[in-house]
Amino acid sequence: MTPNRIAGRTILITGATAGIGEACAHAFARDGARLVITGRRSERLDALADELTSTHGVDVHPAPLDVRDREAVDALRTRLQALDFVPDVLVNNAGKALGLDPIQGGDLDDWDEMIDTNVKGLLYTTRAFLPAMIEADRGHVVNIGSIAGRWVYPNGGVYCGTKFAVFALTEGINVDLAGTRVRVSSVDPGLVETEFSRVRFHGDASRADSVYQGYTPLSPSDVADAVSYVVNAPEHVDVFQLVLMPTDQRHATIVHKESV
Ligand code: NDP
Ligand code: 8X3
Repeated sequence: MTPNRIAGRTILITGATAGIGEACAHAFARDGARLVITGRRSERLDALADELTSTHGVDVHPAPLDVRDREAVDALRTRLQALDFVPDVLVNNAGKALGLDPIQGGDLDDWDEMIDTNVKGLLYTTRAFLPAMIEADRGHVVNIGSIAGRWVYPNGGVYCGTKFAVFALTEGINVDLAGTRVRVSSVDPGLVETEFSRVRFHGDASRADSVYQGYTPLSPSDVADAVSYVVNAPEHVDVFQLVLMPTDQRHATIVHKESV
């Protein structure tokens, strides 16, 4: 049986109110981690914290946070230090696509929000929580990238650009940590059925649902299993990049769909 190296670790997840981040929270709580769960929707955080604590008996600290707010990120770090709740694993998951438009017709507010969340938000949290890991000479930064960080698809240029940035930053953080025992990984999924497409299409549920019809997409728990695997690897092993796609998907735009 695989040993459980997750029990007792303190894991901060950005964007734990839905989708992949929420599934990671369930998986880590099941394995006995202490959790800091963050996101902007505080009522969801409170409900998730209650559920995880009552089901798994673990310590869960719900912390409303917008990763674009650098002062708030820093204030959270200070608060967690005072509570002796300093994360030794950071899962940079918060992220989104907004719109599916050619560059020449793109919405500048959508661009700003994607770049601020997916790139700058990831940098702010990493900058805030990495020094304590380096000092302890133990820790793990797991970035949720995407196959959109490897292949650009039509009308997705800006979202793909943010995920190419995550790909580069994972490498950049990793090389800067040479000589420490802090690990860096990216988990890069293909199509996962979450609130992602509803957010992308600004609440258009039928357009969002159509993204996942006619084939079996990944579920958030499929991705959480991959993240758990990466975090649970022995300390001398860094699973640096893990790409997972639905079996029905072979490339960003090659998805085998039954007609529906
Ligand atoms: P969801 O929309 O289901 O979840 C996104 C999470 O990010 C929510 O918890 C949301 O919380 C949080 N979030 C969004 N903006 C902010 C912000 N400014 N500050 C803090 N938290 C924020 O999407 P997914 O679970 O699918 O997405 C999670 C990650 O996975 C993203 O980085 C996405 O790019 C990536 N990904 C998704 C794939 C997919 O097909 N679904 C495939 C590959 C990668 P709240 O709104 O409460 O703030
Ligand atoms: C999310 C997957 O293919 O919609 O990163 O860009 S995709």
